[in-house]
Amino acid sequence: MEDRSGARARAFGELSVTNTGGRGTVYDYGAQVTAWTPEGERPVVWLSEQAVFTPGTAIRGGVPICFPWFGGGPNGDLTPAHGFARISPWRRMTVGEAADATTVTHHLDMTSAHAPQFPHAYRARATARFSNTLTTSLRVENTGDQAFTFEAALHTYLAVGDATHLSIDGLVGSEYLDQVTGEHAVQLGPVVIDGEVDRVYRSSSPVVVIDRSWGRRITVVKSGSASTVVWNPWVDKAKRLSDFGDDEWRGLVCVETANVKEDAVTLEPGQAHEMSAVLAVERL
Ligand code: TA6
Repeated sequence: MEDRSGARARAFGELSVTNTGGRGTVYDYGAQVTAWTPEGERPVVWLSEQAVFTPGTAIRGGVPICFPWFGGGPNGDLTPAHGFARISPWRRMTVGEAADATTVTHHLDMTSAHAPQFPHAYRARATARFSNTLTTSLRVENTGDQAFTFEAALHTYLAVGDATHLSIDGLVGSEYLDQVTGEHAVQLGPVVIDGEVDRVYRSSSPVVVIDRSWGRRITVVKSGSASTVVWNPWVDKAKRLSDFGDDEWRGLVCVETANVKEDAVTLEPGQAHEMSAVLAVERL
């Protein structure tokens, strides 16, 4: 008799890796990283204790891959939210093992996942490199004969000691869309979490989360990404989300490596685009 976790591991394609740099987990479902813990550190990637593993539902936490649109898409009218990639079965292609690092690649294309709202020939490759740093990347190629435009995000949930006792550097002076109020603004100082924060910044810069509770800083160094999304649901939204424990909002902040809204990417036939995020941790 297989236990529930065993059935889940098999059904969703769970791969857990360990090396001298640290350990992590990635699922074929959504090609989603759900855990990363560098050696000698607390977990850095957060996963909800209420996360559900149900086909068609996104896993709450880790690094969901939002593609080929973000949220409801440019006009806010597309479903599923954040596109179909994170709720699709990706094909695991390679697992590269080294003493201090494990690199896993997954593949998705229009034969395995598509939607009427995105009737284009594409090939997507997701890469996760687990070591004492975590690198996630998404490469999208236009394999058709028509140009297309897409949005994408590596929707990274970072584990923190207390979201109300942290600050986020690297976004000062960046314009952002406040998705809570619908207003546009410019970031004047470090970002702090003092209510629901849901902001889409136009920024390619590295971001540093200074977690005073756990005495550490998490750096997010991006490439190929012109948007950075910062999100914490705060109290009320966490309560409204069934796969989010009511008190879990304090333990995470999302810092998402993205190309969304005005920074959506257009690919001509044969062109490809890659974005990546390197996470690292150091003690304060
Ligand atoms: O990245 C921020 C955001 O777009 C928020 O608006 C919130 O909806 C979050 O993503 C989570 O979205 P999900 O569909 O995973 O519940």
